[in-house]
Amino acid sequence: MLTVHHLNNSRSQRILWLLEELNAEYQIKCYQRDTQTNLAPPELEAIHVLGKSPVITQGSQTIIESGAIIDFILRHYDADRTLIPEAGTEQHEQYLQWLHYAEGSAALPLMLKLYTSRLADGGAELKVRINDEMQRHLGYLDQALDGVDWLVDNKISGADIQISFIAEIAPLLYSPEALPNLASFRDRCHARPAYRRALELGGVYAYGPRD
Ligand SMILES: N[C@@H](CCC(=O)N[C@@H](CS)C(=O)NCC(=O)O)C(=O)O
Repeated sequence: MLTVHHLNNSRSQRILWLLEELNAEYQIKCYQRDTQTNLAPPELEAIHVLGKSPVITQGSQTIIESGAIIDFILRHYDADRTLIPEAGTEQHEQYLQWLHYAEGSAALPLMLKLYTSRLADGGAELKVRINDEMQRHLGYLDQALDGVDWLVDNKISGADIQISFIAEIAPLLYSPEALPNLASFRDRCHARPAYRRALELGGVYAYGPRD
């Protein structure tokens, strides 16, 4: 049985959403962040040495990284290819691109902004560079969503689920008015019944819908 090691308020929320979209059979093991440090509890290190979430286990396999996890789940649990374009097609290459882009590029300036804002001077020396990178990547995403509902062939796929976390944290760090397409993309994600079911299962999630 597939187990999702789920940390509250984290990227693993999107894995629950994916599994709910697929109506897959799985179980959730919940972990709570330390209320002082916001770090994951040490029990997660017993699952994988990095102690991060998401991590999934199935039989002898332990897999980290949300992009790899989404791809694994889709290859094994989406027989009808509802959320993964057929391998060898241009759409599949696009799907892979977004899957890697979310954590490989888009998340970095957001994380830098988050961490440097905790410094006494707000990371003054890096501010311009970080803001420029944030604007560049969020602007790119906003443009990619201009006139379409979903990123690949205008059909929902695992790529949208992976990018959803970027759309969810972006408004905390960047003016949402400047990103109208990304904002409506986030609302579309939040309106999915499977997303709502995942929210109920995952517990407190600060980046979900406001209603
Ligand atoms: N790039 C990784 C990031 C994993 C990650 O940093 N997860 C955070 C939660 S969003 C975490 O486990 N934080 C707790 C900690 O660092 O102790 C992925 O997409 O899976």
